[in-house]
Formats: sequence, structure tokens, C-alpha cells
Amino acid sequence: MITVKADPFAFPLDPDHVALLCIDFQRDFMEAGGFGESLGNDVSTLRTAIEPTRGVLAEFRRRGWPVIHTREGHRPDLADLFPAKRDRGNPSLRIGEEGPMGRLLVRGSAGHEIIPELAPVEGEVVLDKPGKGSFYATDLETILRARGITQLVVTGVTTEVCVQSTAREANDRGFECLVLADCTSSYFPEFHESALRMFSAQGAIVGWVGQSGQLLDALGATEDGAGR
Ligand code: TIU
Repeated sequence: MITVKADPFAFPLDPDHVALLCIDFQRDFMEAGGFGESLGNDVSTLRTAIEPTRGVLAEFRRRGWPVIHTREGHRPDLADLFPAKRDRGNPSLRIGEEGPMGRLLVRGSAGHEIIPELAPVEGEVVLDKPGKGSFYATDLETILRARGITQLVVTGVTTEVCVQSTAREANDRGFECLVLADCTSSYFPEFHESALRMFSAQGAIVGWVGQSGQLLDALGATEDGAGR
């Protein structure tokens, strides 16, 4: 067990049963011309999460620990897109419409891809999901249980939308989540802060909240640096 400083108390990281979850680091949310911008957001606010996540990703890869990437998006025929999601609000472009990076939030489009800075490598799971939560209408739980994973180090965007939904879904399924604050980001700084506080309040009611530096410090301090 590796002790990682976190809120509201130390996270007991189990090297044999932990995975890194990188949620929706897609061009559609992080780059101009994508879905996030079509909703009226300044997408540059999300970029703070990239470098810290790169550091954690590199350490998981170095140790050979499992990494799972998720992508929010829909089938090209939009058969899995609820009208309630498609028709919500008044975006400049709707899901499935043609934008500068192809069809918004559609699998196979350039905008649906994970940003190059955090792109998956061979052997890492890439999980497509139609909703906000990563467990809804996916085989994520099966994948985690098949590998004996019980803990998730959580990174991704946006904090109060897909990260929050996923952390809550994971918590209800008995997975322990360490959400890395600097590896998540939101279009709304106040929502980012509030969501993180909600996770760790009431004795980690949803999960633990830490910083990438605290995790990397803890991993650097261990003797077993060569992976498992
Ligand atoms: N709009 C927003 O903040 N997020 C999403 O629509 N999806 C994710 O968070 N991935």
C-alpha cells in the first residue's frame, strides 16, 4: 500500500489494483471549433489539466499500470443520441452537425479524437460512451472487474460534468476514486472548485481529492519503482 496525501485524509493506493482513468480529453471539448465551444464556452480554460495529466500518465506507463481513456460521442447514424440531449439549449452547432473538426461528438470525426498530448498508446483501453458517466451504457465495469481493479485515479474534463458523473457512478459500484484536482478542469472555475469539494466532503462521500504532485511524490518515494 502506498500512502498518498489527499483530502480529506490520505489515500491508500494499492499498486496491484489501481488504474488511471483519463476522461474525455477530446478535441471536441478542448479545442476551438468543437462541441464545447459550440455551447458558448471558452475552451482554453481546460488546458491547465494537460501537463499535470501527462506527468501522471507517464508514470503509470513507466510502471506498466493500467490506463483507460474515455471518449464521449455517438454513432455516425446518431441512433444512440437521445433527442433530449440533441435538442437541449441553443448551441451554434448541434451534435452530429458538421464543424471545422468534422461532425460534432460523432465517433470517427477528428474532433472526437483525444488530443495529441494525451493520446492513447498500444495496450490502453479506449472506451466510447454516449453519456456523461463512463459506466452508463458501456462495458467499463466489466473491464475493471476482469482486471481486478478496485481503485481509480481520476483525471479528465469537465470536472462537474463527465468527471463528476463518473466518480459518483464508480463510488456507487464500490470503486475508490482519487480525483486529481490539477488533472481536471472546467469551463467554470467555480464549478470545478465546488465539485472537488463535494467529492471529499463528509469523509470522502464520493472520493478523495489530491494533486498530481502528491501522487507522484508518493510513487517516487516507494522502492518498487519498476512496476508490477
Ligand atoms: N459541457 C461540459 O462541460 N461537458 C460535457 O458536455 N462533457 C464532458 O464533460 N465530457
